[in-house]
Amino acid sequence: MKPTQQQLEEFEAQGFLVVRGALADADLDPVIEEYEAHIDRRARQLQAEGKISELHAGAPFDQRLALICRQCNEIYPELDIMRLRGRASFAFLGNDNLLDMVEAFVGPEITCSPIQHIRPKLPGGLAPRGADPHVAPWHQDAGVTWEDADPVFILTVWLPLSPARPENGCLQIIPRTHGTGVLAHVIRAGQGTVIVDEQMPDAEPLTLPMDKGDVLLLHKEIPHRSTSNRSDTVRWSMDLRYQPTGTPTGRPFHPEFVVRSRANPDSVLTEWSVWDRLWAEAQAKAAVDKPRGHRWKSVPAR
Ligand SMILES: O=C(O)CCC(=O)C(=O)O
Ligand SMILES: [Fe+2]
Repeated sequence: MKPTQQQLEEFEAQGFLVVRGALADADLDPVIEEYEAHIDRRARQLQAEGKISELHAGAPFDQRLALICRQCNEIYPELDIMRLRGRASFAFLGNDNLLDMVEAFVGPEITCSPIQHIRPKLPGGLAPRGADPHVAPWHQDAGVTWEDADPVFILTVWLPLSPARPENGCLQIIPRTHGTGVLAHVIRAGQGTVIVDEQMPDAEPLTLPMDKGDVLLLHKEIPHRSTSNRSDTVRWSMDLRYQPTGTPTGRPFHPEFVVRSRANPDSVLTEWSVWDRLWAEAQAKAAVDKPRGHRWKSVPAR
């Protein structure tokens, strides 16, 4: 779905655009089914190993993982997109309905950034210690790249796979605050990469409840956060980033790929197995090299 001129102007002015019902079930269900199949297979293994007593096979997508994790949360760290690396998830990165929207902002030569996630945000306290609980303090996505990407237009695309609500930790943003460049952040122990207090814009946050099919397009200088999940459902979401081909992603140690090209269609990566291998190799190398993800200094918890 191509955005209208009015929607493009709204993004320019507000620094974000929510397109309601932009994607159909046919776009998203293959990803959901891929995750359901993985969770089902792993639940059966956990049951065979005596780690869970119930499969919760009839539970809806936004509840089953939480019900399983209440007994054993071993599945949880396997689920982000670069860990599970499913075929349907890869195919979705190149979804035409999504890219038609992205192209209006990024142009016809589009690279898919490796800064991408599928996040099952569990009810508070259920995620294993040390795993990402998908609770993000106030930050700009401009703050999660290396400096080389600072001049680059990188579009964040955030979309829920199940209802995202204030009580399960939907996104909050501070509209109309783009144009600042990169604000100073710190890496705060126990919290993550967060804008320093002095640079936090003094403006009212906007809470963004969203449903499956809705898509948020976000300028990389808009501060945003999400709080913990106080419900008993799982807030399933994807966040992806797209940018003009040939520009640095700010994550050189993870694999980017050309996802659409009008000038050179042969350059588009359509082979799932190549994407799968690139991630596997990058993770093996990063485990040894331990590259810095973010540029900021670490500070203690407060
Ligand atoms: O999904 C979340 O809770 C945080 C996501 C985020 O910071 C992003 O998509 O850039
Ligand atoms: Fe973010």
